[in-house]
Amino acid sequence: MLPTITAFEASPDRGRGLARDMPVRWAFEEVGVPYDVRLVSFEAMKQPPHIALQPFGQIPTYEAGDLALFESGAIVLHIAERHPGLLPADADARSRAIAWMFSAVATVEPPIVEREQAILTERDKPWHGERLPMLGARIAKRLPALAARLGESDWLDGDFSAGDLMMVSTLRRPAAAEALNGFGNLAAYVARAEARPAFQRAFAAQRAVFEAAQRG
Ligand code: GTB
Repeated sequence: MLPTITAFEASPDRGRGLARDMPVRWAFEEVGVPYDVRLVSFEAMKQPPHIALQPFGQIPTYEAGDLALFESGAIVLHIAERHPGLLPADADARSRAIAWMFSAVATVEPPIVEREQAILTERDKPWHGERLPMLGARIAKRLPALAARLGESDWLDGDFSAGDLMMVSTLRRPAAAEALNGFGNLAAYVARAEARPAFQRAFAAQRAVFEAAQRG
């Protein structure tokens, strides 16, 4: 039995590879492990069988044998720990790559997601006009530091790792992508990652779900 992940049956991103099954698909492709995908509707995601896998009723989930996991970062880490290709062999370098994974989701991503949520759900609030620039400033605060650390390197710490996979997944989010304009090396970093064959295969796989739905 192949490991099985869940993804949106009808992703609101319309095949742009922005939902969080994308980093998991990408991780599988980087390590060369085949996987199955179970597509779930919004309704099914809120039902007990899915909640048993993902307490918050979200995608993605991961099932393999007796193990069920949720949280895309935890799933990527699990894949990276069990298959060569996404974490360095040296223990200290491995820890640093994992630190970048945490940095992506805990330090760089929060204001990005917050800004996207604000645009989607808070447009009608009287304070919306004031809050949006504040969130933009919080995103802008992180990017120069990240750009300075990356410098002219291809990847954040040596070879491409799960840390880069998670960081690029964060930087691909629309609110971050807008802010990348002023940071040529970060834009090139994202483009370099997106050019990887494993990314391309993962992107095509999620895109195929959207295209199949369009065909009906
Ligand atoms: N921290 C969790 C993880 O990383 O796994 C977050 C999971 C999550 O946010 N899942 C979203 C979800 O299931 C899909 S990816 N949402 C449904 C719900 O909460 O009811 C987030 C997402 C959704 C849509 C777009 N988009 O349209 O561009 C992009 C990203």
